[in-house]
Amino acid sequence: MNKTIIVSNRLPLQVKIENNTLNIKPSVGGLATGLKSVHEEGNGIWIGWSGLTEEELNKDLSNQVNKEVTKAKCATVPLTQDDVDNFYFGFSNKTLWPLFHYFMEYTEFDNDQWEAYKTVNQKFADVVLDNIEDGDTVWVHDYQLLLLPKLIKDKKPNTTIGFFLHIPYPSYEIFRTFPWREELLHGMLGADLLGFHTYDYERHFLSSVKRILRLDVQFNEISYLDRVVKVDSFPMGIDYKKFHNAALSHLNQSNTEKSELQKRLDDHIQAGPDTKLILSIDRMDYTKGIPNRIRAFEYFLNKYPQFKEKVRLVMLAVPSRSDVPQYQKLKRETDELVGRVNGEFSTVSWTPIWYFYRSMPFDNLIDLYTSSQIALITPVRDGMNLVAKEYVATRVNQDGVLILSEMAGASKEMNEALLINPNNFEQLADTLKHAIEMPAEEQSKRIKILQKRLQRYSVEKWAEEFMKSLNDTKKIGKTIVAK
Ligand code: ADQ
Repeated sequence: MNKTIIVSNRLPLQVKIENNTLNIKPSVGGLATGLKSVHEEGNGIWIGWSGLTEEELNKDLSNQVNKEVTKAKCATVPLTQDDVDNFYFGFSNKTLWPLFHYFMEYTEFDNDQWEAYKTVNQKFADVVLDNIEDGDTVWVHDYQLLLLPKLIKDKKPNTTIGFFLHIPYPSYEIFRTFPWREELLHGMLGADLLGFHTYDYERHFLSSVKRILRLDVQFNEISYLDRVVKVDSFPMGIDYKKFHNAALSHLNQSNTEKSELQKRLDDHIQAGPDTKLILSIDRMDYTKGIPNRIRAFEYFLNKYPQFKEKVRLVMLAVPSRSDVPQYQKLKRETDELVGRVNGEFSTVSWTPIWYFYRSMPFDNLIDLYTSSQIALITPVRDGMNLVAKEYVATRVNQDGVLILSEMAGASKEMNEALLINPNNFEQLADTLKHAIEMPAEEQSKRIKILQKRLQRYSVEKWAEEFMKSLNDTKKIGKTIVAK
């Protein structure tokens, strides 16, 4: 029986060595949830890196990892520290990530790192080829593996290959600056179906294919060699029930069950009739617009001083890629800005910004989501942004206001949010005031429509639609060959 192979940079497992013993847990991220049914079906297998380098694993540990990983229907791609430095921290995060998010000034074009990127994509291909049989389907994920579809297709032309990009695809004018642009596009075109979060990313990709490779594009289909490659948008959803149900059970918590964080959040909310919490949650990444948000909040407090001592920005930033210099710079800048705003406005009984730089357990995330009357999500570029969707899913009383950057893919499906340009502080300050003063009926009207849409297009549905479309490409492929 044919199977589906999922490939992503990391496995859906957290693998750690503690006191020379192995600790493996399933990860709880949205992607793992969405792909669960695809992964569990038949002999499905998930291929990726375990998170431990070859140097960290002695023979004994390595055998143990393989045994445990096989039990979880996974297979690991062995990566050395050099691979991780040059392929992951290097080319993936110093070239592709900034370029695809329009950060040209952060983008490095380094030939050695490009070579490492090719080498590691080949390592992934080797593991896929070891596990593949004729007629299998492969679903490849994200910007770390853009060359993989072709590497598989060249060796196994009868494989049906899907690719999904989780980050934006930039406009042609940005992509054309990339030195290895033809090779990268050919790598992607090894797939039979290419999926993006939004129609705009899809359009940008088709434009690059037309103008760089001069291929014939009809609507959303590309004639490529003896095949047709289909391109489409699949906006990723969330595990709606998980967030909604967690928020529901949260409402019924007794005082003794409440976390310390929840108690402090309650203190703020109960301090007065018009006190509000404004929430932001992101990985500490320069694409997420964290400094902009703090500056805009400062501007807001100056423009509308009546809200001093009433509103508080609760900002959770999760450490990320802290080995990359731009991320270290961002951390310093954020620390300084938070210090400046708190220093300028704090009173004995009020601190305008509560800033957490850490990862938090799921229950605390729910504390934050359910306690905040406003979510302020201001990325300067974001493929989708799931936090915006999670916030809406937790609003079980249909109250709350989402302020969302129009630069996030999620804004395309969330018109009922208050959409803003994250570089326009004037607009941001006025929108914050609007959100704080929004009547309950209007909040409810907006949240209800958003919830209905999110409920319908969950992450499971997203995976199902992609797989359905991928299976349909098999039929299209056959028609072309028959012509
Ligand atoms: P990310 O850039 O990581 O994802 P996002 O979509 O916001 O951004 O997802 C973050 C996820 O991490 C959310 O599900 C959130 O709940 C979780 N999270 C945040 N803080 C946490 C914490 N402290 N502890 C535990 N979990 C936390 C990339 C792209 C996005 C795209 C996604 C999915 O950059 O644009 O939406 O992939 O395709």
